[in-house]
Amino acid sequence: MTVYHPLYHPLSDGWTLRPAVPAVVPSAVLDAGAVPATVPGCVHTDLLAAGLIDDPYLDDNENRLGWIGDTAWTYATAFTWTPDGHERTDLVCEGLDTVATVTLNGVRLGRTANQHRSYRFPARHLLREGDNTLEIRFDPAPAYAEAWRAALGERPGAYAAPYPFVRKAACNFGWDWGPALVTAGLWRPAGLESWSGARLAEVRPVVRVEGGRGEVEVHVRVERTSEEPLAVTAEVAGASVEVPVPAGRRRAVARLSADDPALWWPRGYGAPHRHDLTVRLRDARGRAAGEWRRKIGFRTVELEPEEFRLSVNGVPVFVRGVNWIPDDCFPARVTRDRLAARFAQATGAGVNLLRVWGGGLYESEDFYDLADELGLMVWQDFPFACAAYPEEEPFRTEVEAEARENVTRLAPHPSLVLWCGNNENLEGHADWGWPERLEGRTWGAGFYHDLLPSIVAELDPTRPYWPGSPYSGSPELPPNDPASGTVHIWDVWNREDYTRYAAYTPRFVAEFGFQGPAAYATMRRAVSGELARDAPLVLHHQKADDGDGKLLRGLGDHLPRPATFDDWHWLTQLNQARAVTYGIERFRALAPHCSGTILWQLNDCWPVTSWSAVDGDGRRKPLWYALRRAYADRLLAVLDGEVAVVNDTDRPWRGELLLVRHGLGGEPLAKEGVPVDAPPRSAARVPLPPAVGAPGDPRRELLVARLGESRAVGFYAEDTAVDFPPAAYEARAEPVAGGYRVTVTARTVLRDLALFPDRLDPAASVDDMLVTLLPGESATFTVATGQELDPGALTGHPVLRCVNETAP
Ligand code: BMA
Repeated sequence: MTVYHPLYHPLSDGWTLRPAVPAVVPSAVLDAGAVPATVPGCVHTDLLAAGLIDDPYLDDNENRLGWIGDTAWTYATAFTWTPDGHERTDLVCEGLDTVATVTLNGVRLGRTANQHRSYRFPARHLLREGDNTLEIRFDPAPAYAEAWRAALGERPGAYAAPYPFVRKAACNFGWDWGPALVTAGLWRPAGLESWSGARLAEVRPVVRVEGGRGEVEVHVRVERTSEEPLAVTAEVAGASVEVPVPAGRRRAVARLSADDPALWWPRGYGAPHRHDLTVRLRDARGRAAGEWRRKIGFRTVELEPEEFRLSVNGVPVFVRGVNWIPDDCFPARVTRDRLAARFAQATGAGVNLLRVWGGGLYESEDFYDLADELGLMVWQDFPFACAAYPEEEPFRTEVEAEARENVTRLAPHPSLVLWCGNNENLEGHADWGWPERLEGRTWGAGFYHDLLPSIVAELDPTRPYWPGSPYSGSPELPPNDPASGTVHIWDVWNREDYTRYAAYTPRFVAEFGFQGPAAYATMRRAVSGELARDAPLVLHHQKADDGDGKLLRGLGDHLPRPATFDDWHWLTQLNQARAVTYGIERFRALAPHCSGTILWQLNDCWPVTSWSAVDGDGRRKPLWYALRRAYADRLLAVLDGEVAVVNDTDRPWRGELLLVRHGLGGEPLAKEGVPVDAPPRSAARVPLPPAVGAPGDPRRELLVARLGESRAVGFYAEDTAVDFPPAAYEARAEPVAGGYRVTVTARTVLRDLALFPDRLDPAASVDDMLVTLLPGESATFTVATGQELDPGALTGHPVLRCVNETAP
């Protein structure tokens, strides 16, 4: 027997796309014939590249593109193949979205219906020397799902689309922040892999740390065409081992034990050390038949269920998280560079955990690899969200297969700290009246309470599993009870003023958030014509139920009513930042009773008004800058009648907390000093001494708190009740390398000073915003831009803003 290294021939070239059934297709697309196609990619991006559709993200173009999802599409390529001496050649499709029929040289290889799986089809018998054709036909996912809905019976959910009846990212059917752009295509690479004798089919390391030793069990599965004896070798951190795979066997376990390996720590707790794990398959003569390499990490992770407290390497971690949605409706566009930029935005804001939300995907290798490298923890939902799901066939088999594949694929990543069964389906069943509508039909309970936890226990036994979020730890408890497990707080935003966050003493807030519009430059790119709050095209980029109304009502008595678009844009963005800050400051102050907060949401998939901190064009909203303050390692915050001193570092935070009550003119009215000693990883709450806690006149005073480098400002009344003087300041913009330095010197109090240079240059950005100055104080902002900007414009309305500014 001869065993060779497998050979891989990518099938990324020469693809075309055409409608398979012309029924609803516009004539321009029909006349175009075969359209050049990109693999990996999808129908929408191919049609866009060919100039056959308008950009689905602009204006209300989405409304005119529904036919794409209702059309069957055929992707085809022709390639030359030369027999390479191998026994086997497999067609490997890493991702097919979703209802696909794969045909090679006119012979059907298989049918698939799960975006979340990869597929391997033995193809050697069909390949011809010379010209070959491969066709993959994608049938419309909505029709497929509707047919299963009709067969299995309606399931209740938050949306009308039939997404529970097809294994495809739910949000591709539209969400309360996302357009309905049901796409299809080869969303991950495809290629031909040749091999002989045997190949490494699966490698699944189970990593433990015990008594200072790093223990790795490497579970290997081989596929083989001969029964000759094989061997698996594995190496990590100076340890190595070889185990036989005797004739007739397909599986082996190699056990490695590394002496005192450097551990993987999450951000803020230590360095995220990783170690190369190399696994090789060898034939009887010692020749390599396959190799698998990954960087793994040694760390333990535990979850205390009632507290919902995660501990890594035995150290309890306060989660400063953000929810992650697919970064694009067309995920093949989400490159490693784009992920790296988004992750840098997350870590730049002090984030230590990403929750991959269940309405999206199991993300790419790059996603988890970057998270590993950065020490960013990942919580992975299984892809189920906001609906009852059928457990009948074919779904049970599909769910089991996708879960086995993805648990195996992601198990090597130290960043992954939690598997979670679903998003909001347990709550939906308990609180949203599903049981009556289900009339006894399955809804997914068997997945979340039985199938998925048993797969995790079998394949990934060191990692915690949680049946869903929100969930309180037992099927008898109300899932969204703040007193145990995770809670999603959505009365704020939907119905209540954000000050209601103060009424919660949650254990762990896995979702909470408040909307704000995208950056000006993003809205300007996405919408043509007039930008007005209620312009139809602007409202097209607002998908939430009564979103526009909630944004306005959410201003409450916090901020003035906006009269113009510019004021609406500024004040609703600011209110979003304020609302989230208000919640995080209070939740962090509750540590260790509260052990984490996960903002809804970090990112967007297109230009839209949403709960995100970073908009669909990747621009940071004011919320991002507020998040960076609220998620700082050391947080000083003025709450109601007290100051929170939150020390999320390993060093004590000691010093004199200086508290000064000022008149709005800056004059000090009362001063107090309070010694503070916040031990490592603690939150202290210091009651305000009466001299600074009670104002003489709440409309004309403010409080400044200082501790070391940290400073926090609080007012005694809402901004609409404060007797602000009209803002007066001097502002100077000087050119510096890479942009401008803008210095603002306050002549009056300036409340929440901000700069929006993207209004002058869409590529420009600023390093800070939402700074409150007292008279005489200055702030310096650095504006990054490649353009020459008008210094007057850079320091004037509507680029420079503050709450108490004078109308232009
Ligand atoms: C929760 C999330 C998402 C949604 C968000 C905002 O329900 O899980 O489904 O986008 O709230 O409404």
